Amino acid sequence: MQKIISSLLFLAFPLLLNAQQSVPNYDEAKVPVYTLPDPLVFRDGSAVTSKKDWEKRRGEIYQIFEKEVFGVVPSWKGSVKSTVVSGKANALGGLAKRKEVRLDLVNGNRKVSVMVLIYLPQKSENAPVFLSYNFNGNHTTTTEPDVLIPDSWVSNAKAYGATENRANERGRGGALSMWPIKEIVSQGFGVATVYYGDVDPDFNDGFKDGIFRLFDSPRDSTSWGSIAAWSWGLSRVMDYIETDKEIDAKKVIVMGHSRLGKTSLWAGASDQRFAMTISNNSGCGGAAISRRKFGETVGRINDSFPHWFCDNFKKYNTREELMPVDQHELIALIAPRPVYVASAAEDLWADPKGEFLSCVYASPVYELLGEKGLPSREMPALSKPLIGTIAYHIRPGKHDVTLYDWQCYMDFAKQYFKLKR
Ligand code: GTR
Repeated sequence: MQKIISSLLFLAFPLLLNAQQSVPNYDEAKVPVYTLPDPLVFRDGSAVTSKKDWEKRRGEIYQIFEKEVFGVVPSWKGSVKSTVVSGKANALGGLAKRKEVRLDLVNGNRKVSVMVLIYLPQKSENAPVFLSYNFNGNHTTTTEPDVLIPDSWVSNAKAYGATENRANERGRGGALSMWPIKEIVSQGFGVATVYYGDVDPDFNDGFKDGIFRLFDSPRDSTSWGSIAAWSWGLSRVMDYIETDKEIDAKKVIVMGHSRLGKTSLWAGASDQRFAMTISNNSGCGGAAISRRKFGETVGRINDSFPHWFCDNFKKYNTREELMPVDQHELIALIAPRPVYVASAAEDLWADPKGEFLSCVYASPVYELLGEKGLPSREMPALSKPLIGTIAYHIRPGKHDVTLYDWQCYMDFAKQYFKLKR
């Protein structure tokens, strides 16, 4: 009898795990006790005590994130060709100059085209530029009638009126509340945005679509997923920006919301040309500490989005405590460059406290490098940003990017780049 019960339990174990996973925990009292890997201790147990040590330790941590979380980017043998396809000297009622630049990523006879929509203040020489993906097409970020509609795959999200996975006029200006471009430009910043599906359509297509088509390497458990592909795409936009005389490539701020916040963090960690990194409500696999298992968990994210991370990441479904890294080390990889993490109070799925704690636990790395980490270890009140070289805020409301969020990012950037306020 005993035997039967234990074999039934054995059979039921995976189901129990799944059931456990399918009920997200929102109760702080049920957060497991956990020990985080220390970014300032080498894998062999020795201490990281100098900038030089950190460079080495940074390499260790980066490699773990590559092989166990986001996946390794294969070597790129292709080229990027840019063509300015439209320009407008007096966009947004004269506030901005606007252009659309097509980047053709080419490898032999294979090509993927990515459209970059750029708004710059009339005097753009010293303007920092926010580089940020959009979710549904460049035309959703503006009401200007002549901005091109993407011809790549888009999701049929109701709000944007796409049908048969193709965008159309109905989506124009649909994401305006997330893209206060007039406000941003009038405060002296530029905006460069790209529809993320131009780089890789966001569905599980076996890595046959988007820029994956440009690579030949066979796949294994360490191969890159879509987040790494989107991050790689941001670096290719950066390659272009370095050639654009109207933009100061030393002042590019990589910013993203939600899955694209995870992407901006990985881009900021992978490519040190990004001067500043912003994560808006990035949650699991972004800024939130995985070991807390609060809201979205590693198991949940891998089940819902099996194409976002490398296959090795699935080893940690329900076993986050075995991860050789946690997300505070993703923030630490950006050091000593400034990074801003933002949460929303009602966005429990993204675990605001876990996002905050990543900033706290990344701070010793910034401090070792002579920068200010997060100035407090206490979670701040709503709408009271904490500003060090790591910055953090939590605002009231839902999972979203609001004008308040943008205003905080602009204030942070004005301070860092010493612009007039
Ligand atoms: C959710 C996902 C989150 C977040 C979000 C988004 O469904 O669970 O990790 O990335 O999507 O990107 O909007």
